[in-house]
Amino acid sequence: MTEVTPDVRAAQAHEKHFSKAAERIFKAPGRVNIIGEHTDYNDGFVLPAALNYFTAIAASKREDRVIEAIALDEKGSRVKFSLDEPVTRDADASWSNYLRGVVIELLGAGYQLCGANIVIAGNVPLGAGLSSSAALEIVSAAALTGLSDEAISGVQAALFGQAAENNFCGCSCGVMDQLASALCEPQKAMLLDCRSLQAHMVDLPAELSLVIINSNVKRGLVDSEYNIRRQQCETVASYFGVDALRDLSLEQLVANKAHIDILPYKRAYHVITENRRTLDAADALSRGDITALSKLMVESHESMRDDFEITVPEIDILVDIINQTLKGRGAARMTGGGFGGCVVALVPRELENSVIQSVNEQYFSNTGLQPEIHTCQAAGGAFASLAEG
Ligand code: GAF
Repeated sequence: MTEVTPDVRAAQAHEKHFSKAAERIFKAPGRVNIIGEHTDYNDGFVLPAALNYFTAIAASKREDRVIEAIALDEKGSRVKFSLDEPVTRDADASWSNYLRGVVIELLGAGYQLCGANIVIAGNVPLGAGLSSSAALEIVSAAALTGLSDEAISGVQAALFGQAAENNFCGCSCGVMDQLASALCEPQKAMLLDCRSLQAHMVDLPAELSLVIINSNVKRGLVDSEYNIRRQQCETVASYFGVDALRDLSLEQLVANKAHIDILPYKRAYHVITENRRTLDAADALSRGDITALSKLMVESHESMRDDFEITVPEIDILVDIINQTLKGRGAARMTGGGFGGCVVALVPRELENSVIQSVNEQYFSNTGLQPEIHTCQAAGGAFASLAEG
């Protein structure tokens, strides 16, 4: 049986719950980061791709100034709030805080929003580090402005999504996930300079398959550990009197090791070396040099494990299983914020089955957890070719 896609599910539910057809459908994808982890909020470089998993909104205008929204994948949870009253956090329907946060940012920036009936559905795995929340923020920004005939660019939508997350949802995230969800292009990775927000698309070689494996480790304390990492990075930047770790060389850092606490030192070491690896990886990808790319991905994982300390034993096991199977002809590393979630692997198509077999044979027996394997395509962002409606 073919899966009913989220946009179709959302449109059908809109008709059912609001007794009229949706006027517009909007979509925004999740993302996977190929390399460049925890570099975005240090003004550095990242290399994500958007996924062929997305969140959809089916929407229609209302006569009043109310937003009424239903989340099909949250057991049909329904919220209603006015655009003319202060928008407050909802502890019971916490999914709606991403929508509410975006509403606050748009109103604060002077966008004239109309009331809307909204149905949300998606197939981005939730809580797996594949940016289901960024997808919701971006599709919300697209839907709220689109329905109100207000113009917005992908970069603006991404900045509003990030601001919603920072100011309203309590995570001091960078801008990678939102920009990836907004701007990525099909079959490409996006080398993003998180300071200038300049994006450069890099072709993903056709002979490599993009495989994502969910470790199914429950992610705990993610936001608090994330915010601590960010503070540690900022401590080192301010010790050197620079705006961000982007401005610091490895030589400067190493020369001052004796004066910096060990944890902030290790965090900065990861960020500075990861920026270099990300630029080198984009270069290797564009030259089709899979050996060089694989080495960089392996080093990136080791750096996250040993210096940034955001991996967990199950994820390390998963990465080892894949890298031992690939033997440098492709590679895997943890992707996203850390403390569980997913591993991304770039795998030559002829080795795809061997990788899947190794993971199925060895991951459960070593960890007691069932892996979830997704063979993905790099898709277009909400403001690239994916947008419709
Ligand atoms: C999370 C954040 F939301 C991103 O901004 C980024 O920092 C990432 O973790 C780590 O690279 O996805």
